[in-house]
Amino acid sequence: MTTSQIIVILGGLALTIFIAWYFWFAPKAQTRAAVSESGAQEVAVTVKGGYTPDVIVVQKGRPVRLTFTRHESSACSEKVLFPDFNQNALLPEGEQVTLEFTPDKAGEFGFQCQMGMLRGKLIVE
Ligand SMILES: [Cu+2]
Repeated sequence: MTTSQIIVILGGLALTIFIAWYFWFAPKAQTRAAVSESGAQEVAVTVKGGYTPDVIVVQKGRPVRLTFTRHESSACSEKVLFPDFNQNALLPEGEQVTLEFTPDKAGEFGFQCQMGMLRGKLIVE
């Protein structure tokens, strides 16, 4: 094996490791909810092949208002569920749907489509 072959192999290996790290371990961007005049913590979430943003940070004990807008017709994402807060909503394509609840416990809680293929996380502080 020549030196250049070894370099190519090591380079490919490093790239593979980087891609794996990026997809599985890189810290995801968090979105902190903005507090409106009414005191609710508001975040607009776009649904298209996933949730954007998908990591939402809110404060405990303050109402949370999440407005979902679904920009796709795939049946997969037509419903969003927050199992830890007994919340769910149907998301008709192109319509804004608001979910409002007050998180009474701190922690990290997932939200998802009905099959669990699209996932997001609500972090309550
Ligand atoms: Cu789904």
